[in-house]
Amino acid sequence: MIGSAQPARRREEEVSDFAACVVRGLSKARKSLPCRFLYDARGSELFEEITALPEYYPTRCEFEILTDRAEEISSGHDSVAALVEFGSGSCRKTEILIERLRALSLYIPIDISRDALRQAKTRLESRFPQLRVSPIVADFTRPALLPEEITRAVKLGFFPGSTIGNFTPAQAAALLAMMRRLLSPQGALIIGVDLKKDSKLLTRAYDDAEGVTAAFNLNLLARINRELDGSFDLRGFRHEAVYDCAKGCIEMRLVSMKDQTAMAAGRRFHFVADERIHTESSYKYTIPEFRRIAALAGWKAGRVWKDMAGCFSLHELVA
Ligand code: AVJ
Repeated sequence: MIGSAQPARRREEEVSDFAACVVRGLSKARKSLPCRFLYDARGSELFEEITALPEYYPTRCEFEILTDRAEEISSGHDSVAALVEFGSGSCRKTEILIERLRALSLYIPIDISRDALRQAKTRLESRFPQLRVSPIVADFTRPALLPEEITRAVKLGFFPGSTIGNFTPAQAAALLAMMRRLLSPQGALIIGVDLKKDSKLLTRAYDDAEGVTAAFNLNLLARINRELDGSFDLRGFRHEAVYDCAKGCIEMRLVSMKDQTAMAAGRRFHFVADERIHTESSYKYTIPEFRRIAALAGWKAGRVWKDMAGCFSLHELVA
């Protein structure tokens, strides 16, 4: 099992992983920072706010699918004993599935946030007294070990929120292949995938009028200041979200508004005016495009659901 080191030691490892990634990312000719670092305590709070914004449709649309089609989605998964969620966060969506999976006895949320996992365990175990919750504190992109007792159990994976969109299509295929190995034999996966649509609607979802997404993006620099003794001037950078039609993805960046330098992790970094730090990609797929990626990873396409407006898709994949 993952996550057995001492708490103080773990925190140290997390800080040095962050430091190493920041130094590496800001030393490149085209600067970038891994998007997983957007989600510290403050970032997770801001992300929760994003999910309630009028412009940010994915969360609402996926909830609509899960609520309206819950019976249909869970039918066909009657024999599932263990539910494994990748990057579970607050796991609000999961409860809709848990409620209807009749044979379910174990829920394994995998997340890097220890706090979120602790809260989820408390909430779910009180709401579902028959259910055992065994969280794994880990980055779900690194192959985790599931408890041995469920090696032969029928497993269902759950990967909502279109988090798969944060990966390039090649990375997405590799991640889906890893998930298939973890969930096999007899496994299935329910995965949320944001659909291609009008680029205005897309960019608005990632650059809202209230500036919550801007604050979410800029918090990454604030986090560097807090945790890595950084000296970023937050007013010297602005948020930008652009839809790249050819790649089919939204790119979030932080743009330097002037020629400037900033310290981070004991190093000095230089930014020319208009230089960009790439912070997140969010790939969008048509249904056939996503099925092709899943097929590359060895998954068979199952059922697929969309919300009424046709903005978001939920795919069922079968091992
Ligand atoms: C949580 C990764 C799915 O890409 O839509 C929202 C993150 N970034 N607004 C997304 C996000 C800016 C979100 N995911």
